[in-house]
Amino acid sequence: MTLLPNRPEALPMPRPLLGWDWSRPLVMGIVNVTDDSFSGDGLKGEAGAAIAQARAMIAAGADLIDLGAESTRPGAAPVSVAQEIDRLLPVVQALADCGVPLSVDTRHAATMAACLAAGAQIINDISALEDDPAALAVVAESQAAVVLMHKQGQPASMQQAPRYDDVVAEVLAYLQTRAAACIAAGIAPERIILDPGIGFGKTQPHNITLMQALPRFRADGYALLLGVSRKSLIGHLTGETQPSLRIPGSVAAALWGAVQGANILRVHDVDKTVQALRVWQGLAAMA
Ligand code: 7PJ
Repeated sequence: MTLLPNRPEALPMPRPLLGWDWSRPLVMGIVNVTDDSFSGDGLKGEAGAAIAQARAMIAAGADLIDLGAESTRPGAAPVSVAQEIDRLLPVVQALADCGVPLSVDTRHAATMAACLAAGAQIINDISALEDDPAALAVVAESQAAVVLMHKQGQPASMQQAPRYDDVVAEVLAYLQTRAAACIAAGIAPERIILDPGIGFGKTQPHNITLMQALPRFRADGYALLLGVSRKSLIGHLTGETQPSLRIPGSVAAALWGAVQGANILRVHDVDKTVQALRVWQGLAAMA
């Protein structure tokens, strides 16, 4: 029988981090910084669009902004580290004083170092600081928070044959091992955020099982991040094949995540998610 607390406040509060308020779920807006090669000065074109999108998300209630320049979708064009830095750095610099912490979604130590120096406060690494051997030291030498995400295999092939004996136990053990590696490298436990990596080397039954076991990822006192926005999890449950039309389902999944104890919800549709969360929080406060 799965634990369904319906009261995430019954879970142990995560350790204090960057003055954040863990008494409610935080909303992390996803900003994809795409190719800027036609703009010239780095602040018009795609970088300008990314900056405007981030500001609109903050106005809509985003607590954090996650900036990424490398697509991990199978078949996506590879991005060099230099290109990744070229795309991200002007955006991080322009948003450094935007009022909310900036997260950078990258697997590359050089990108991490450049963006942290420019004011980013969170490193979000889908490889849990494993893909680049220098990443652990870069994060350890900073004061940044780090999101450790689980994936099985590498993005290009990970959906071909995902396999687990016990998906929850294996994902949790992996994240605990990576957290221990971070702590051994000098990263304080309060800076570590765990993420089961929905859709990353997981079948639909694996994803559902993880979504039903979210409270277990809170047991060690780490904060929990959940990314389900527009993913195939929603497509499988609804039949909706177009990611851009999966917004209502994404909001429902985010709300489920919040009720199951996720501390940070990584979403594309900040305004809709914030509205749904405010209704839930208002009703919970009245109960
Ligand atoms: C995730 C991510 C996620 C974290 C992506 C997408 C694919 N980082 N980056 N967790 N997903 N921490 O957004 O559909 O679930 S890229």
